[in-house]
Amino acid sequence: MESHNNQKKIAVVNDFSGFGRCSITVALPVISAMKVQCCPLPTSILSNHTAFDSFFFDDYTSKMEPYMAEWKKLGLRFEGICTGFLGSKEQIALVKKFLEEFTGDDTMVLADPVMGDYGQPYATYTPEMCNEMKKLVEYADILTPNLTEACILTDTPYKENWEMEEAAQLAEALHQMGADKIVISGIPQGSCLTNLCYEPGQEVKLVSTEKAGPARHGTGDIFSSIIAADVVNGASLEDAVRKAAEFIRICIISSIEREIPMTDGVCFEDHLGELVK
Ligand code: PXL
Repeated sequence: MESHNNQKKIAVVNDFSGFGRCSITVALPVISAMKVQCCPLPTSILSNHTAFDSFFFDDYTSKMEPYMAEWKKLGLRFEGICTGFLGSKEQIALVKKFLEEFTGDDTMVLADPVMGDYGQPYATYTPEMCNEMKKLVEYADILTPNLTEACILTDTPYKENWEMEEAAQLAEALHQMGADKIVISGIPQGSCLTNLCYEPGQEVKLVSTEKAGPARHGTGDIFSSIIAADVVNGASLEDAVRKAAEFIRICIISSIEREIPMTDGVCFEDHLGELVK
């Protein structure tokens, strides 16, 4: 029988940045390449992301409720919901409403608490917003903070060097706050970057890849999109994290070869075919 729900779908609650390859503009191609239908709910519209010196920013908060209401009328159900960059404190309450209305028994919620990097919050993230983000943690089946975000969420002072045992404690604290599984991404370990995968009742798993070059914008969004689509397609968390980390590594190598500016994200377009296999 014909239905809007005959193909797996992931709703992506994130911003639309026209330049800089992040959020919706990477989630759409990546999730689609992995054969899952991607349905974006924009949180804000930007000319380019906030790490550029100047950007146009249009908060979409007031438009989100009528937008969600139409999806409700269509009877859309999602196998996955991903949340990312949020534009205002009020918006976080709307995202909670979205999660409450659209999360069914079989919906995997991946919350990427996009708030900052290198120990610093992003330009539009006020301390109040960072505090509100803590409330989204409890909705997460999978939470994917980097070290900066894990520290902000757990009120832990940020530092450069982390023992794996300490990172595991951050993950445990985030689990206590209500997230089920946690991936702390991009932990520097010598020449490698390690992703720590925490699943309740299991030993922590470490997925390490050789560091290909300095971190680039938008890679966190590629990371969470691949994990979401792979898990919705039935992969284990550890396998999904490995696929995401390896994909980003090859994208960084290409971006260095092509001399892509650090702000511009990675030239993932060269490698999308790898995800289709
Ligand atoms: O990739 C994270 C991200 C997403 N969206 C916007 C951003 C950033 C990081 O700077 O500015 C608008």
